Amino acid sequence: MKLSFRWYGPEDPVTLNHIRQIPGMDSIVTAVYDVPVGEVWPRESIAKLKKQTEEAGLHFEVIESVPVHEDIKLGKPTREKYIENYCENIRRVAEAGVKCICYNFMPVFDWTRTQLDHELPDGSTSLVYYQSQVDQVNPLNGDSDLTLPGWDASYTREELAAVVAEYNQMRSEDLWENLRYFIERVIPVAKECDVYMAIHEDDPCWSIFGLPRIIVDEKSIDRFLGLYDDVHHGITLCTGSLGCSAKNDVVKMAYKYAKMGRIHFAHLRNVALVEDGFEERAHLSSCGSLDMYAIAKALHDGGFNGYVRPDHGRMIWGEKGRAGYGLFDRALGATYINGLFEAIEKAEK
Ligand code: DNO
Repeated sequence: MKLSFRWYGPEDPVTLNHIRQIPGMDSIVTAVYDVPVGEVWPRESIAKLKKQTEEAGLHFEVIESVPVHEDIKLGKPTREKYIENYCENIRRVAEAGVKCICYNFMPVFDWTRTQLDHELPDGSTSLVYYQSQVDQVNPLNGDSDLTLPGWDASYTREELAAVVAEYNQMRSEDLWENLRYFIERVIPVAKECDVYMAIHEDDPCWSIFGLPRIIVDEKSIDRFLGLYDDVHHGITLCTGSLGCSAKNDVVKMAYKYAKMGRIHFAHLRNVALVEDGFEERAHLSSCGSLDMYAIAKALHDGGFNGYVRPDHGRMIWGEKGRAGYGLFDRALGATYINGLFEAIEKAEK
């Protein structure tokens, strides 16, 4: 496995100099953030990220994310232009040495939580999702002041209501059809550029606000992988996204898809299932509902050799910053991941 760490670019309070000091760090996971979704990324911006990353002694090989424009997910005629732009972005990052692109196909809302600073008994804070709170929020209701963290701030409330209303006309099967259309156009380009496309599961892995969500479990991942028979068409195994449903056997999935050679990126984090939803916790197995050792072992036994990153961390030691993406707890997560993999590899010899 190649250890990596997400970096939000020069604006990120966590600097490359911090990240490079985490033992075993190999690659940076980043993106061009100042270009609207759907547009082509300037070559200069990509080159700048590469230069900064390499000057810090790290590899520039993983992009998270090249976001998919809503018109592609909605299957509008304008998708042609956005798919072309998407392919151009694959070519451009490949020219700069990128080997893996993480993306998702979630309508409108990426990851969704109800609170970003829930205090845990030890005084740290973390991201949580309580269904009862989500049920009180209606994004179609323009009068409602309730919003959820993580909502795309580039939408006004009216625009948000409009796009949600468009999705409400769609069935899951329509979204599958639009995904197939996208994959059939994008994967040949990825193949040509030798870039591994790694879809991120929907987080949480169920439908919210009546919006279809389709990459949620083993059955849907099987169907997804069946859309294109090529190793460049794969997944990001996000243990926290899949693990927030007790129905998902994450260990089984880790082994199965690693064995198929279709896991190109793994987001390793723990999550505690609680009565009303889930809480993000420290990475350690005993802190949550997932057996992180068993997941790492399954990846290893399946022959996984891709990128791994610690995922959301808690805020600890008084750190302030981007929720889920502080330095300290993610660095602890990284060293834990190192320990798991070292022990697993050495036990085998
Ligand atoms: C949350 C992340 C997601 C992920 C995208 C990939 O912290 O895991 O936002 O980057 O879903 O496209």
